[in-house]
Amino acid sequence: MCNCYQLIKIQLCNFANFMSFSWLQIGLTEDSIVEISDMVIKTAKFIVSNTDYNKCPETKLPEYAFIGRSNVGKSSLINMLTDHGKLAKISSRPGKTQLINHFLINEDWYLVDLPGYGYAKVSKDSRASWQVMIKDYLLNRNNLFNVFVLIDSRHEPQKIDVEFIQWLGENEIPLSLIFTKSDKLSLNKVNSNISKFKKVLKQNWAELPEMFVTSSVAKSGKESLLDYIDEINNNA
Ligand SMILES: Nc1nc2c(ncn2[C@@H]2O[C@H](COP(=O)(O)OP(=O)(O)OP(=O)(O)O)[C@@H](O)[C@H]2O)c(=O)[nH]1
Ligand SMILES: [Mg+2]
Repeated sequence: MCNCYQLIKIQLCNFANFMSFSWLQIGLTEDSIVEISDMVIKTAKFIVSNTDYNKCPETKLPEYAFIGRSNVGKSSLINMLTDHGKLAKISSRPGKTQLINHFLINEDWYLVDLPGYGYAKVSKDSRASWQVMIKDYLLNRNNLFNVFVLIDSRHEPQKIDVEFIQWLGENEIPLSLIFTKSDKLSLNKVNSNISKFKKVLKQNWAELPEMFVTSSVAKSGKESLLDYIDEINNNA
């Protein structure tokens, strides 16, 4: 059973305090969701794009990376969180983000937009170089406090997502899940797909990662995500 994520999480942060804030848990009704965040994003700046983790900014600031299938909404979510329509580049065609992109938030922490996986129309060579670039980054970036794995809430559990989450766990990389595009289906259907996802993860995980539901179109889930990051930053 894989419980390394929880160990790291507990060591890094006092999550007992955090749990009282973590109200956007799966299973709430729309009426019960009231979003109020302590974190205000005052500045969000693009810093640099890289293919090599060695060339990423030298820093001790906390860093949070967004990863997931191509087109799942990583770049859109970064723009929604920062309230900045054009910070990260978005496209309706999969494979838009190709590099490791660093954005400095409030001069205090980084958001990192990563290229997606699972895009069918990619050559073997491109897939192999993605693997090297991303795995090197994830395994070696010392200030990486958390990886947010984005999952399209419209779909039932996909093998590629489950395997990637498993790989993160096996490599003791702290992770959380974000179910995206929730505006595209009913809350009941979102909850049903998340339940199925949890069931699959429970086959290998003693305790499940933190989970969030977002929509970059409806701008929902922003406050709970920012509070989560704020809490980790404050406990670092
Ligand atoms: N309805 C809806 N559409 C979304 C949402 N988030 C993203 N999209 C759309 O999904 C498409 C892909 O969005 P991106 O943010 O570029 O996705 P990505 O994961 O960064 O994609 P790659 O960089 O190609 O890996 C775009 O057409 C977005 O407008 C959402 O919450 N709701
Ligand atoms: Mg992108």
